[in-house]
Amino acid sequence: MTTTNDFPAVDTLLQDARLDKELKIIGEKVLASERLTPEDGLLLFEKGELGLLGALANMVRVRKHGDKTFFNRNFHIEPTNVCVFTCKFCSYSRLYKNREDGWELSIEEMLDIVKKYDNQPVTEVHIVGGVHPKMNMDYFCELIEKIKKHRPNLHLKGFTAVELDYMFRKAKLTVEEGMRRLNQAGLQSLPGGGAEIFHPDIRAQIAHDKVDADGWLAIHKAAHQLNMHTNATMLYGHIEKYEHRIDHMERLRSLQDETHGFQTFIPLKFRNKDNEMSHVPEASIIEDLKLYSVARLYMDNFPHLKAYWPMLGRNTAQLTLSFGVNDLDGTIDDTTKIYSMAGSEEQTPAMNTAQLAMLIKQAGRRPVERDTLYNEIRDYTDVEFTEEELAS
Ligand code: V47
Ligand code: SF4
Repeated sequence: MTTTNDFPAVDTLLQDARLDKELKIIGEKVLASERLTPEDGLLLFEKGELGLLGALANMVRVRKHGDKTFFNRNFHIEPTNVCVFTCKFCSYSRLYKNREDGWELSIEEMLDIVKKYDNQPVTEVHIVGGVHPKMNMDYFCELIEKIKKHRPNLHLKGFTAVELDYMFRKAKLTVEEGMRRLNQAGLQSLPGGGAEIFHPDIRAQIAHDKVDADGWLAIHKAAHQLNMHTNATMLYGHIEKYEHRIDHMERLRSLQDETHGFQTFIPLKFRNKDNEMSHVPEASIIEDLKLYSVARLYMDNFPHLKAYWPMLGRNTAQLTLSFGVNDLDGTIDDTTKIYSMAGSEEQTPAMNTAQLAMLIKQAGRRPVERDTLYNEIRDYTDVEFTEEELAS
């Protein structure tokens, strides 16, 4: 069998005579950098022990990125929490028809948020929110143009495929036309939201009225064809089965083979507070770590795997760094509205750069600040932080 002196833990696990034969074959494929089939992926979920999955995922992560763990400095703008859709897992939106406790920001209010960061070294603004029928294409083009005029070097990542699908259909534009217009206005990349679970059997139960899998993928493909980069998410740990996770990852991996436009895969843990799926128990930490490991092994053409710490919690996010993850999103000031409403224990609004870098160092990794396109800005490995910075 193939062996590698660099990863003795993997060798030891694969040589153990008690290891299931099929798992051993999959492990050897990973060692030889061969692609896993959907059947392999399913078997990893069903039979793979966390120790083996983690050792394999960590090996792949180290091969791709060494000890680097990326984060960026960004802030979010949520134009509205009013939404015409009725996703059962959503704790955040207020239905358009009873929107008394919803908010709707004007363009000036959103520009004021951007201006608040004028003297801060943020590199990205992430715009994402509910789907409000009055906030249309023209509105968002104006917003994008004004932000770009105010701060041309700020990278503008915005709008899930769900928001875009609605916006394009209202404006009677094809996906390609709509995407081009937003790109010309200054939109540079797309976040990965709205993907949830693509399989129609599950999507019909949790998000029946928004864009379907083909629509979501077509929007990301159109963005890739304009040389825009995008991310992809998967909402896991609710009513989906392992086979639905593999189906989801397979659809993304196939599109990535065609376009190479995805940067990062972001599994999002379902949180069950204050939504119509509160009766569904949340996944265990073991299940979280297995999922991240299998994602790293299966999504072989996605460069980056991100754990979104405001949702996962800091401790689990730190653990994922040994299970394939190489990105922890950002030091963000006010992003947790969606997740604190959904039940994440993470009520503290932000980790500053010192705290996030320390969390990464404690896991034995190198904290590296990146921009949206993963250009490296600064390696924090040898930076000494003051007690004040770490405590604030
Ligand atoms: O699509 C909603 C999720 C997503 C819940 O691309 C929930 O860099 C868990 O996509 N429990 C939006 N998740 C957020 C998103 C995102 C976040 C961070 C970075 C990036 C990126 C993208 O939030 C939605 C949905 O899947 N969500 N409700 C819930 N109860
Ligand atoms: Fe609307 Fe997004 Fe919530 Fe679905 S998840 S109801 S699309 S805000």
